[in-house]
Amino acid sequence: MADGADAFCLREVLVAFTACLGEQREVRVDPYLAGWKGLIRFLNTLGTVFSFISKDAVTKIQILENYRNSDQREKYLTVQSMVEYELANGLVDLKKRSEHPDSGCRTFLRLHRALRWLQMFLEGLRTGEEDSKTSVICSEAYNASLANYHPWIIRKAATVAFYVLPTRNTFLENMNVGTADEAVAMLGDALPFICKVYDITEELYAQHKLLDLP
Ligand code: 1Q0
Repeated sequence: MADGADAFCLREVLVAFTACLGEQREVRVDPYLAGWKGLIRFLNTLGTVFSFISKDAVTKIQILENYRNSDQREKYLTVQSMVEYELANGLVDLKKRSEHPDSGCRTFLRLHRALRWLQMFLEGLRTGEEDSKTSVICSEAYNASLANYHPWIIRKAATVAFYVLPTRNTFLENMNVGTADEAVAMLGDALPFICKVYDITEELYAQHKLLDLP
């Protein structure tokens, strides 16, 4: 369970995603990872049924943090510099996972796809009716995004896990930012930033034909 300094706070997560955007449309890696780490803290409070999801996300965050702590840390400051560096030095497996199975580019792409889910999920929560089912909002967002990249067994496990999610208002009240209405207002302020981060990354990956990295 999260408590004390470890407790989830929606504000912190949203601030982190807002801080990703640089003046030159660059996407900064550190706040991006900080945003995901905050979300995973929250995910861990929802029950062990979500462990398989948080484990995978933590592994991916760790891979990217290792690059940020390596001698090449400057190359991984932004998504743009990472793509440029890894492509220029042949550090990305483009066709089949082989020599560089954990490149920054393919690892980041997995989180980027999950960001699309997050964007749709938060938008669904924001605009949903008071008593709407979080599980339905979550599966709809998942089916329209991440599910397209997952094999049947993972889609099945994810769908089963979604059933335990509490109702929309309980969910929003657990965000530690006040009432459900206040949480909705905060989501409204932050979502445009999340969308922007997503769009810039999508455009960059499309330009370099990296959207299908194995
Ligand atoms: C609130 C409910 C959260 C539900 C999370 C939905 C996402 C489901 C994703 C299922 C992932 C299953 C684990 C394994 C997947 C990998 O095969 C896959 C591909 O990687 P690879 O190396 O095999 O090519 N990995 C991924 O697709 C990455 C998945 C990352 C998912 C990160 C989800 C983190 C969720 C955080 C909870 C957010 C709570 C929202 C709070 C809202 C506040 C109003």
